[in-house]
Amino acid sequence: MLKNWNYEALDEEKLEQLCRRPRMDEADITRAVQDIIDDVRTNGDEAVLRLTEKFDGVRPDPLLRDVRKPDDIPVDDDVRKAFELAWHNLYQFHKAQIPQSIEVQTMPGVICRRESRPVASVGLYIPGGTAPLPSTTLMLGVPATLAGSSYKIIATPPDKNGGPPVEVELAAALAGIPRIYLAGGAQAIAAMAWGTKSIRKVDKVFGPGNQFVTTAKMLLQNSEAMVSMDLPAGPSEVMVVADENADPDFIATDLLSQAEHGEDSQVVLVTVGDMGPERIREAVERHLQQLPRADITRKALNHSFSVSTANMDQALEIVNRYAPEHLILQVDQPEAYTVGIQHAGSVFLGPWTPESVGDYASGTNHTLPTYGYARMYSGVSVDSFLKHITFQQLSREGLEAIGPAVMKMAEVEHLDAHKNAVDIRLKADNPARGSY
Ligand code: HSO
Ligand code: ZN
Repeated sequence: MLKNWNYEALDEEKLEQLCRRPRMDEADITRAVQDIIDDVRTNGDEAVLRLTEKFDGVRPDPLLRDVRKPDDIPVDDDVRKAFELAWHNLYQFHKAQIPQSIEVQTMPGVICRRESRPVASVGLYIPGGTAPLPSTTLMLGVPATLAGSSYKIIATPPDKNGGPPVEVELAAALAGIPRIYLAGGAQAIAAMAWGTKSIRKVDKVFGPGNQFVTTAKMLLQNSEAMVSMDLPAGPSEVMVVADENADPDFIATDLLSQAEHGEDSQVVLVTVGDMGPERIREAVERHLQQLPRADITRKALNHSFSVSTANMDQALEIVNRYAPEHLILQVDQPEAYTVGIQHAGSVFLGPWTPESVGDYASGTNHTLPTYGYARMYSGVSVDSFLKHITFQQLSREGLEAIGPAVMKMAEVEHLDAHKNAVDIRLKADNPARGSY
């Protein structure tokens, strides 16, 4: 469990290999998922019902449910209060992300502007299975509503009674999502991307899921379905950087909280200075035994690892090479190192900031880039539900100033019509033209 490496003993090749994630085998899955997509495209709701019966063992009737008002959804009061608190914090942090439009006069008489508009229709996938994640409903629903997407639908597998899990419904109600489509897996993604009799086709699909869900998103994005997706998602990860003053129990519980997500999750411990990994390994073993999901968790730990480093420079080198989805800095003065973090999804600073707070309620989003994609992707935010339109307007003086350069460039590209569109205006002597 948690095989340890010493930074000083790692050569370039070994470092690269450690920071690379295990390869996922996709060929078989791709074929199976394409069949499901074709089936749903041709047979719509009927295919979804048939596949739901096959994979989830229930036949939800109707497939599409209206979300009740929060107060009408039967959950314990403390559950309601917890979700309300999470909603409140997520709302505040995401509201602050709504961008201002920008306007710049690039030269006299030439004005450029950028304004954002929502992606009009969005499909939010909420995984079910062994561990349904109603919290993800808030993570996707809150920014969708704040961005102003007008058609929002959730897809989630039905529970054993054929209805939506009540906590998912509660989170949907708080986030302002009016309807839930009771389907999971690739069939749910295909239904949202192509549309069926009961749901409209969406422009963009969001949300985590297993390999079937991710493959469906990728295939559909590259098909004529005209749909885009949020992030390529792989198994979840955390990297904990801990110095000698960190509490081994804090570190162990952080590592375990991520490892319990699934057997393919990966957790990485980076120790700094005198904090040897043995103390933490002992704490991990002790806490692991108490966990109901110990089996899954142990499997995840078996393909996880630790690295001992001499100082924070070495630790940050590992961080940036690995590009973790979640990064926890349990070191003295963590703020001093944030400038050195180049690649990470979401960062948790200091001893009082377990990853769990970001997973549920601090206000940051938990839909984050995994698998090293933090090098080039950001987590979900209000921006994921927006696109930007640029505008420009020139006065006659502006066109006179810019025109010669535009005409010269059109000449270079041998595009005479482009040149003419400027030239004809500059030669126009009718002041009434173009003066409206
Ligand atoms: N750590 C997960 C999110 C989550 N945790 C949901 C608990 N519920 C992936 O970022
Ligand atoms: Zn989690």
